[in-house]
Amino acid sequence: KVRSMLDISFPPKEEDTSNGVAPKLGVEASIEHELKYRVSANNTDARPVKLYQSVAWSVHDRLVDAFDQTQAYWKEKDPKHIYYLSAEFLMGRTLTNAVNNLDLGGEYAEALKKYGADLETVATGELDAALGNGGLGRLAACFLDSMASLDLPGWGYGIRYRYGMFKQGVKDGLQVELPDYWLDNGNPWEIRRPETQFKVGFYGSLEDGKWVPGEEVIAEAYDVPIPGYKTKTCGNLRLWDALAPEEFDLEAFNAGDYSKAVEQKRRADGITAVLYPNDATEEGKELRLKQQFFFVSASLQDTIARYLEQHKDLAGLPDKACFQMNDTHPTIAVAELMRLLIDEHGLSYDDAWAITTKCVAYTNHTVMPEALEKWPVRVLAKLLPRHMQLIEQINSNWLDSITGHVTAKVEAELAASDAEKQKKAAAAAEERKAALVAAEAKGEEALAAAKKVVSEEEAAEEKPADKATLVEEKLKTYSIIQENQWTKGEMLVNMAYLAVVGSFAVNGVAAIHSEIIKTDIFPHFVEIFPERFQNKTNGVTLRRWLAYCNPELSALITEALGTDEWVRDATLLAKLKPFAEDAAFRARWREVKQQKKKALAERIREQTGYQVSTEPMYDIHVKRIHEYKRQYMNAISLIHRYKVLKEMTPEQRAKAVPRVVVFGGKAASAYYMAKKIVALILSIGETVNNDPEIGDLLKVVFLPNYNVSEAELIIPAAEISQHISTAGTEASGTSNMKFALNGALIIGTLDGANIEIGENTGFENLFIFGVKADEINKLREDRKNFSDYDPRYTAALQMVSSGVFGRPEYFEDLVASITDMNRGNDWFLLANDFASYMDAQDAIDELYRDQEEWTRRSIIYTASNGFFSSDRTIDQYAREIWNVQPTPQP
Ligand code: 4GP
Repeated sequence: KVRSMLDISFPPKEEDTSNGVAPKLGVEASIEHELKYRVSANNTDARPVKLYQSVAWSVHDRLVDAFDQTQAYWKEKDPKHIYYLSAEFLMGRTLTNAVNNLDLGGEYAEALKKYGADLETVATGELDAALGNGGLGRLAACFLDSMASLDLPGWGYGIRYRYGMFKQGVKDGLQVELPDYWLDNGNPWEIRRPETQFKVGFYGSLEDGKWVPGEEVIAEAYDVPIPGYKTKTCGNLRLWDALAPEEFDLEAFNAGDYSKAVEQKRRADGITAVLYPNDATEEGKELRLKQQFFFVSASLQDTIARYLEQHKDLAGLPDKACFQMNDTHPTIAVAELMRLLIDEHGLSYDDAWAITTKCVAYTNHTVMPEALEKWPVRVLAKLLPRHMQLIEQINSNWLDSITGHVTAKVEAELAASDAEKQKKAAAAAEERKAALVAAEAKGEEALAAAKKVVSEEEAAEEKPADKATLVEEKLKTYSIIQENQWTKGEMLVNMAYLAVVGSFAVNGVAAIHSEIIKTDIFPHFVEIFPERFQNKTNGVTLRRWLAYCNPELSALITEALGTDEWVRDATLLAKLKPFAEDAAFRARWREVKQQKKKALAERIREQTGYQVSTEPMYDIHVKRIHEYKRQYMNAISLIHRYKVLKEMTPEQRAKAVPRVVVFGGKAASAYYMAKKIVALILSIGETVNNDPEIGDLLKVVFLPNYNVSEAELIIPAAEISQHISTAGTEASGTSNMKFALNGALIIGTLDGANIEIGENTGFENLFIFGVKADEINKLREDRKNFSDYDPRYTAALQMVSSGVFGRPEYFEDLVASITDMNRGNDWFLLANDFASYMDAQDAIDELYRDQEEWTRRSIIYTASNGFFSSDRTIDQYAREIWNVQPTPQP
């Protein structure tokens, strides 16, 4: 008998003596083992990276134990799960976070002594996992950490991009984009699952109502364990890779057609090759829709398959699964879940709809119209014909269901205007009658002329509006399928509308934002289901964003509070408040800040060559580069600052408050103006930083390739941080929370989460300026006749145009975008806010002279903002939307 693989007994008969989080080999021995056998570091001189790899693999093994036990436990208990569907997860590095969440920091530190290394240094061997653009992707990563830390049964689902967010370089004063080879050194944090594969179809046609895809790819799972903080729970991020069903066409190869032989593979590779580098800018490419459908379909198939392992009736799915759609990117889930239930599992349309609308919820992350996805019907119908058919049916049912409501609304409007109209009509009829009587008296001819006039007037008189037409017009505003307002005749699927109709809950990400989506984006949907709309103010994980990125400050906080419980229960930070009044404590607080500034200064030297002192105020502006975020306004203010410093006498300069201003952020590769803003900042830096008259009084630094790891270094060093978007444009912001928790003061507008930070910290402790969100529309309207330019603003722009910073022609349209009525006309209202921005800047300088008061406020910030822990946010989602219960292992 030939023995087969099946004869091998599995799992091994031998008792497993490990207790889960401590495999048989101790930490030190396991690092040694990995070094020798897994990464084979014996005969190479690339030791540092290899040391990182072996440490990572050693942690990996411990994670796998925690992971297996958690997943087995959840399978046994069968609680409801949350599935967080997101096209982006901006994870950053994993090592430090995993070691500390597993509570193994001490053991690893000890084991590494043997190599003369510490965990912090070894961790820098890891490349960032940058599978996200900015706020939305980083929020998803924080949420995973909180879900696991709160023992909530939850998985993330996304795409395993082979190239994440591009690496940003600087060449000749401009941003350049380089590929992000993040998987180059292997990835110890993922587990490939060749046994978990699903087919995903595209194109093709409908035959007898059934979809026959024209192309198929295989989605293969990779699991990324997500350890909770000091709990046995280890969640999962399942990322999908695309494979060709037949990697290699031997027939074509034999016939000499090599490129055809690998054609399928090439096409599949394309789907998961690269993350689209857009953040709130338009990206309507078919490949992007393919990516979205690919990961959504695989995730839904996977969930249903697991559900059916333990349950028979899909009607119970809403009791076991909730799908949270992170922005509109995964919205095709509404149609795909319907298709799977109807076509693959034989449910009726109505039953499928009842299940879908109990399983799906939607979070909106932006009000930028260009980021609210709309797919041409033409593109959808070609790529996903069955889904387009379902969307049409969903839309027609939806419109039918609200026709009564809309008709009543139209009738009410008509009734209101009718009374008015009848009065007018009666008066007009009286006048005409009088005119005819008068004309008759004048004879035949006059009467004939008057009759003509009267009949013309009668014809021109406003006819009562046709109700049916009005109802039809109004219904269009509710329709998921709409005509493109720019390209007549082109029909679009409004994915946000599909998301609202298909979801049982819709939420914004900060209080003001959740109001704006109700009043400006979905007002007509609010009429129909007001209870569907909620707010869930964003949060950040205090593990990564305070405890681990700022161990020095954390140690001080722990010492003051006498416990490190605040890492789990952020409300405890409030107990720091009295320490703000303690001068000795303040001195120590300042010492920590000084240390972090030193580390940042070192990084700046490494990355840019600029030597910056650690004495000046560290003023930080880091986030994606976008016109609405107004890095440009900051740049203009710095030109003014430079000008003022130049004009000062030496005595005046001696009294000036010196600053190091650090910018960081990527401009989407196709975002023309954003790239010019980067160039302008670089040019200002070039001039100012090399001006011997200025010295340490002002440095303007653009730190390239801002990413999660850079943020972990930058944020703890900040003294003031800028969040200065035009009011009403930034949905929430999350870096504002990270800065506040690390004791940086905030200069900002009344926008996004700045408002709630102000409420928690006390507005008197922030530097708030600028117009309010409800003034924006009128101010934009008024810009047609705007002339009220601040002379400082005009002079600064004049310096750009006259070439003080080089390349005046290159910056010409950047200047025009905020000065020329026909070329942008300052849509984000820099000119309106500039004067109050400068006042706030002056107040900052003034306060910085008083270091005791400054430090006092810094402590107040940390003490006041525990509310912004993502644990609080996730707890709210779990209770108020998901209905998912903590399920910790005993
Ligand atoms: C971002 C928003 O711009 C930001 O205000 C918010 O804090 C973040 O989502 C998380 O909710 N949006 C994006 C995006 O990153 O791609 O639209």
